Amino acid sequence: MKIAVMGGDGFIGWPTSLHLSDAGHDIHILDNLSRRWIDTELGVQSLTPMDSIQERTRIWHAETGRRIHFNLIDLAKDYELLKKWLADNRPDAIVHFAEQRAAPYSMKSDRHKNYTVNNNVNATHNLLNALVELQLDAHLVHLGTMGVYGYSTVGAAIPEGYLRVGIETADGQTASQEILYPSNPGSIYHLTKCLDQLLFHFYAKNDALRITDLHQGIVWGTHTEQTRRHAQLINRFDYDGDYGTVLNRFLIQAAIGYPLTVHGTGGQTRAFIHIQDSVRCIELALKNPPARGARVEIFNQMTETHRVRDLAEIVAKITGSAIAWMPNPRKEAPENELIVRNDKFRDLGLDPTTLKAGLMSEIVDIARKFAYRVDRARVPAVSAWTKDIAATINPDLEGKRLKSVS
Ligand code: USQ
Repeated sequence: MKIAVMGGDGFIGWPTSLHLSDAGHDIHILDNLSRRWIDTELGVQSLTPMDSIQERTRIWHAETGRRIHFNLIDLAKDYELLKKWLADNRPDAIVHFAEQRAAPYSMKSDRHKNYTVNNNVNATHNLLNALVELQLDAHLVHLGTMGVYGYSTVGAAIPEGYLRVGIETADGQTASQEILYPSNPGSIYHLTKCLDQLLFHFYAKNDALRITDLHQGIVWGTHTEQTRRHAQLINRFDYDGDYGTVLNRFLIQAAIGYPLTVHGTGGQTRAFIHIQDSVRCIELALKNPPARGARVEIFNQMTETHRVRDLAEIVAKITGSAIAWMPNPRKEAPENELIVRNDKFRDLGLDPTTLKAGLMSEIVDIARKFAYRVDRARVPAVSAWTKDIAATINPDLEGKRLKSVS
């Protein structure tokens, strides 16, 4: 297949591009390199040293003989350029990662809220709009988030996208319907993924676009089979308070002798998936498109759930790290249960890579190798969800913000 990977320079976009290229597909990356600009804005860098996208694709070609093409296009701003590229290239499928993906970054300030909404919603809408205009029947696979469901404890498993409900009719009967699971975003970033869902719903209904939305959990790990093949194919690996995600942060913190930063009681239960499974799921989704005219296909892309404090305790046990109980900069339920259905990917053959001490130790080893690149001052999460919360947290982790260490 000819596949366009929108956002193919990012944390999941890059290993996905390599995985699909390795599987024999013709890969074209479209990216505005915004993630690299955001590193510059924040004054942080990936723990792992990353080459330019052009250099990465050159190494991939030298290693495998396969070409990955790169196009510098901003989906949210360059509508005409995007349309022209799609018209000239007419891909069979499109994987859409081209969105700002960090919840803390989206909550930093009013400017970051505007940026995240403008970028994410316009990128998705421009893409859908162009597909209709060009009558291009490419299967669109979008990377969504488990966060669209919210994290309230309901005592029932979260289904894959749709919920069967009974609605009382005027004549007292109960009509049965399947509706999109009620959205309950926990950040501006998550809100944009909820808005995406409505855009997809409309375009599948009105224009019969073939769309798959992947509700992904928190990704952990950094390497995939392909990124291991050459030092310069290495994936990015974020540790900072905005872009680092919880388990990867704990593993890096363990590597640099920094206490594991648990927010609040650590009673937050979340869904997780290893990056190797993430790229496999995308391939499975590409192989199983919905029919033209069908509703949006939704998969829950996760393999297990864990409580944050349990993860901290597992990492502390393996590495001997201390745990720091931090004031929570987010507005979120302090404790929640989470049960999630993921039968669809399992039925398609996904064999989950679950949390194993060996795999976690390998990640700690990678982090130790590049520990010299860490700026410890950028480890604490200082982006607060409300002004009231901002007033109560102190960004100086090394000093007063560390409430207690156990
Ligand atoms: N947390 C800590 N300590 C830390 C960092 C995070 O206790 O040092 C807690 C947070 O308060 C939160 C949980 O861990 O309760 C998860 O935070 P996270 O930063 O790992 O994940 P999140 O902000 O939810 O976002 C990440 C990705 C996002 C993706 C989402 C999937 O950045 O792109 O959509 O995971 S999900 O969480 O299922 O919505």
